[in-house]
Amino acid sequence: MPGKNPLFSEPLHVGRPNLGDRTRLLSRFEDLLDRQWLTNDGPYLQAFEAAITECLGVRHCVVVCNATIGLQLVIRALNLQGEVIVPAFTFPATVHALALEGATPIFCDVDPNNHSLDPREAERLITPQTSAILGVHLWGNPCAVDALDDLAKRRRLRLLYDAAHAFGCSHAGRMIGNFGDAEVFSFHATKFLNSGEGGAIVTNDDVLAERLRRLRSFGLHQGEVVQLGTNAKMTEFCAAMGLTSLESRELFIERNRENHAAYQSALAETSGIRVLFPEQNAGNAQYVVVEVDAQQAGITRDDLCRALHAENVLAKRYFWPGCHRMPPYARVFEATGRRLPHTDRLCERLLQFPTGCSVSHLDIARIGNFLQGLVARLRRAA
Ligand code: T4K
Repeated sequence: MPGKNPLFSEPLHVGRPNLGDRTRLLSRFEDLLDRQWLTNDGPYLQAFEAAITECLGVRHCVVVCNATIGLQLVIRALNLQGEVIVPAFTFPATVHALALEGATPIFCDVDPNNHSLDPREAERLITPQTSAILGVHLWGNPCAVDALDDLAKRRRLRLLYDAAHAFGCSHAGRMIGNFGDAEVFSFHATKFLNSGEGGAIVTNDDVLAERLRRLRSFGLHQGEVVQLGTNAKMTEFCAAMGLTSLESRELFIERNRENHAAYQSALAETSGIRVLFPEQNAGNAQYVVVEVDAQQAGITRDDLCRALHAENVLAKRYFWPGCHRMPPYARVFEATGRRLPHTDRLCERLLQFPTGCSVSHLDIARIGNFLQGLVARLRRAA
């Protein structure tokens, strides 16, 4: 709830959509309405898939209605059963997709430096029941893809990536989308690139791609049902939106990177409040991840979050709590007696700040001034 005289009269959100060229989008809507082709492998869907394939340099792109369903389709297409090693420090969709498909998530701690799956921890968790590793390129930071690739090959495991945050990011000059057996992007409204709702599975595996296409559409192949399948199709409206967003991706990246740099300088002098991942040259900078050291700052992460909300700065506690502490998984995890110290620490300390095309440098400077003043007052009072 905002206070009496908030710093911003309108709320500043984390996850305000980056919008592409509105005129082009509306003309595409007109066009698809004129042609009366609204879904089922329409021309915008095909154009969107082709553009993603080219942009990422992958062999196949199967666009779907959201990333959660995308993950489920890959898990099903690869017939993953038994145990799958996955971080608990992620959005619950990653883990739900496994559980919904009948696999058992085995929670693994993350590397505190990049917030993604720790390959050494993952190796310790492998048992004869393990079928796969599911990494998450959190905040667009690539997982330790080389180490995970080596591990998966040595132990004959499937390797998947939840790349929901990582469209447009790269590792050692290679675009995210080219690692593991398959990677899944999200095009939800809050993502770097959005189609309202949507997602894409990309893979360099021809057989897997074909299976995914059939799974996406009722198990149909040339009009005949040849396997089990669901409805995971994206509409032409969403595909037109995704295509239009894709055309503006350079602009989105530029704005995000500028905002990231602006936050770094605005918070440089604020003790205990630090912007993580300053180097965004290979990332999409869609997340401004801030770590709060309560002792240094004189305020806890949660109190800071409340103070920002009172000023209409709607910072978010992504991700809290860890999935291992959520009702569907907590009891089973507790029974193992295992702990995820890095995950727990990050869940208690991180805060996401508003960014994207609707946030200006002036907004960021005002947020920086407010936080500097707040922390200085708290330190004087201590
Ligand atoms: N894997 C990972 C690692 C993910 O982060 C996600 C999704 C997935 C998989 C699954 O992808 P999808 O199946 O969704 O394609 C949001 C999103 O709903 C979710 O897609 C996203 N991650 C997650 C990180 O964030 P909430 O519950 O925090 O969203 P919500 O509705 O509170 O929106 C956040 C803020 O964004 C709002 O305060 C206002 C702003 N907003 C939101 C929408 C929807 C807008 O300004 N306009 C909008 O249209 O989960």
